[in-house]
Amino acid sequence: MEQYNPIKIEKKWRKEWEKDNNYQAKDKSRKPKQYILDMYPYPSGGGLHVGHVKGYIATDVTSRFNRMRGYNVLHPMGWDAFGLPAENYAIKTGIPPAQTTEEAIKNFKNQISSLSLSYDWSREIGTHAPQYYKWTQWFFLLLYKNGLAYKKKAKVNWDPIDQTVLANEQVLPDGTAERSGAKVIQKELEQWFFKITDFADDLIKDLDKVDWPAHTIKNQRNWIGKSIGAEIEFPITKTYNLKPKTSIKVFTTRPDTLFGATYLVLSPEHPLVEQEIRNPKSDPPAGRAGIQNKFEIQNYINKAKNKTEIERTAKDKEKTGVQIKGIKAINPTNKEEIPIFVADYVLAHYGTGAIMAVPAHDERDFEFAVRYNLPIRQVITPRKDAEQNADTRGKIEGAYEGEGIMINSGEFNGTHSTQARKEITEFVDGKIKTTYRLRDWLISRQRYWGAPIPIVYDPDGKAHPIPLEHLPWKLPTDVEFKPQGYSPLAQSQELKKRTEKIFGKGWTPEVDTMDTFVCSSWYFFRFIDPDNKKEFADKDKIKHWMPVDLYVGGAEHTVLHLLYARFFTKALKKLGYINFDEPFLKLRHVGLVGGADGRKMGKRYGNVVNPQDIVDSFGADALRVYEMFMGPFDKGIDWQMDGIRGTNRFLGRIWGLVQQNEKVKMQNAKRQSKIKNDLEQIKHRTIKKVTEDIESMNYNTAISELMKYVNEMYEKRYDEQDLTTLILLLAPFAPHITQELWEKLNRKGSIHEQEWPSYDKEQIKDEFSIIPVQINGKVRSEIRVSQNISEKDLERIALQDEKVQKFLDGKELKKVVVVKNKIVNIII
Ligand code: ANZ
Repeated sequence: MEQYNPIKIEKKWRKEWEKDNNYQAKDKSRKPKQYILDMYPYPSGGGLHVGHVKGYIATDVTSRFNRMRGYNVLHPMGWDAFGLPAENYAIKTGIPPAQTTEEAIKNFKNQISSLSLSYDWSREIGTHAPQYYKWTQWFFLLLYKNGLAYKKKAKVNWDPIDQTVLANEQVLPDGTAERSGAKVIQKELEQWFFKITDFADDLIKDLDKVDWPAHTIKNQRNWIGKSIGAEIEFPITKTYNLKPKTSIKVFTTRPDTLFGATYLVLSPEHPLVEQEIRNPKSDPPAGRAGIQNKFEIQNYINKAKNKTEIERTAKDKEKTGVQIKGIKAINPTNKEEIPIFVADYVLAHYGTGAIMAVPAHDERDFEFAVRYNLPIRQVITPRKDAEQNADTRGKIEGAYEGEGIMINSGEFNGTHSTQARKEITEFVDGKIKTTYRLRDWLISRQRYWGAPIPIVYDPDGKAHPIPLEHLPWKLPTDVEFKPQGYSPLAQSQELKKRTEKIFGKGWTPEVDTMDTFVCSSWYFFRFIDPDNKKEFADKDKIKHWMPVDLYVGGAEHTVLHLLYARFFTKALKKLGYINFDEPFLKLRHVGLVGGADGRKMGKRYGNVVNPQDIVDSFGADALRVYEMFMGPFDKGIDWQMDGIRGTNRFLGRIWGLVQQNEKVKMQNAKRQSKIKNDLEQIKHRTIKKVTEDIESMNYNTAISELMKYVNEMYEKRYDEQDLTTLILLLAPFAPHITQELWEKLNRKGSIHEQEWPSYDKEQIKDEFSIIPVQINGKVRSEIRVSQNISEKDLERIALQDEKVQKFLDGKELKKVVVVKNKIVNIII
């Protein structure tokens, strides 16, 4: 008998399949479409490990399954090729990122190919290729021309040792640089932004239209952070240097607590602080009211400027601030004069950059008030028997942030806080206001390995878009990778000359590149029409393929990618390019594969398993089946070598079934119908279960079902039909062995182009029923019994039931009434 030799057969079929691109998606087809997409990878130098490919295997199974079920499937793969790691490597070694990226892509592609993932490779894209980033630049210009891209000054994390800008992820929580260890400072630079905030509301609303995991939807919501509150004005007491009627506008989500506002806080960047306090002309002459401690305030602001936002708002950090001495604000409810502080726990770019502080009902304000010995006045009580509390400074231990009954709030006492919210806002002429945490998307990177921003500056420094005919605006190659304190592109003589040649003397290029998230915000459109030279993708083709039907990738680091891709889609819709709202209808996350030692799989733990090694010793089919069988697709699970051995044995058993087939055929003639019937029913059940499980991405239970079926086949007699059904059902998971066996069974063509087996509903009627058991008229249990069981048996089983036994314990059994197939009634 011929042994199962996966290495040999897989090599043979891979070679065969490379010849013809079987998995090419047809742009014109009468079949219904399915666009099945993996989050394309960053081609890192380290290559892929078995955890990375789990998602790819899953989408491959679903793609193959859907092709067999008559769908025209688009299943592409490409490379998110720009990015920091290649550039950092270049800084270390001097090897240009273009070179290392090409090598990494080759390696990734080899690894992926050995798994026979059914990608349509004719659509492969790399975001670093000029023919791709030409369109990334086109998108920039589209947004620019429609007022959705603009330039303004913004802070960046600056590493004074490495002389470079750092991404937030490169700054450690203690404010030092991950690489150099330098204390990171904040530096202001002119930068480009995309106006994602224009779409904030739709980005929240349209989440109702997608089928995504609940926590992913929640993350989107939280990031956008919609808050409904009020803007309320606090007049300032008359001073020398502030114009009369100056007031401070605050944003609050809790206007109901206004009576408890015992001080105001301005962010260090607040315009009032900037304009008035830093203006030397506004110093009050001796004896006049005005700000008295400018020097102290200035000092505080300087310190705050160098803190990152994370440091400023960290929960465990002590809140600091400084009072603006000489002026006060007036609480509009009770006309009380309250002090004004500058403190960095208030952020410049949220709400109005100023708050009313209510220490009794806000934890941050509470902490601050305790530190600076400020009054804490409770205005809401959770108790129903609301009693009037006086000033409660020192009596409460923390802020009460919940709802309740108003106290210490004049005519509003006794009202519920949710009601008082509206009434107090009206009482002080406040405005209802919706605020979002979401900020505009800063896309400038002072980096080399990215798509150049297609902007040039005239001799006066005014920005001009580069005309489309000059796209792609190529990334120059004559640069040093070592950071020099400015963007690497600034060194390029070629870029400088190119700009002057096209635009004139004194014109200069933009030297920043785009955040790589820009490249990945539209790549799913390019797969639809990767070679189009006139448009990012043809309108009709977009109509045919979009939206993506199934999108699969890890749950980590996807909040921003998903948000940005959704923003691009909404911008395209607004500008009339497409007619749908959401790019990804259904999204699922793949669970992480941990190392065999229970730790995260990674180089630093030395527990990485390279898929190539598994393929070389057990074959791709065993790896594929194992990764789908190891546990629920979206749950994390540790790698186990024994698992691979197990799936290898399972495939060997299937191989054995076909080998025995010759014998079986002879027995078949004599076979008795009863035995055949037995397997027949199981076969139909198996088809149903496997079909439904793949549909719902419960790949692991689909495989265990197939295992059960194989066991049955070993015990019962089977014919060729049973065998072909088995290998058809297995084909999406194990493409090589099933193709080989297909051939062995003398079937023609590719198994992967066959129709998916269907089942006969008549064959799988449930032969069990659930019968309720009542005790003295109340349902106390349910029993599962085969249909048409005798009344006597039904009574016996009901009385033996564990739950029923509990009720019977020590009681006298009076009577048992059994209604066949319906109910058992026990009287005690
Ligand atoms: C008074 C108050 C009383 C507040 C109370 C809360 C509880 P969300 O829900 O996240 O939108 N706030 C407003 N602008 C701020 C800024 N620029 N920096 C820091 N904090 C700011 O939070 C809104 C609340 O955060 C606002 O409501 C304000 O504090 C604070 F019992 O106003 B609240």
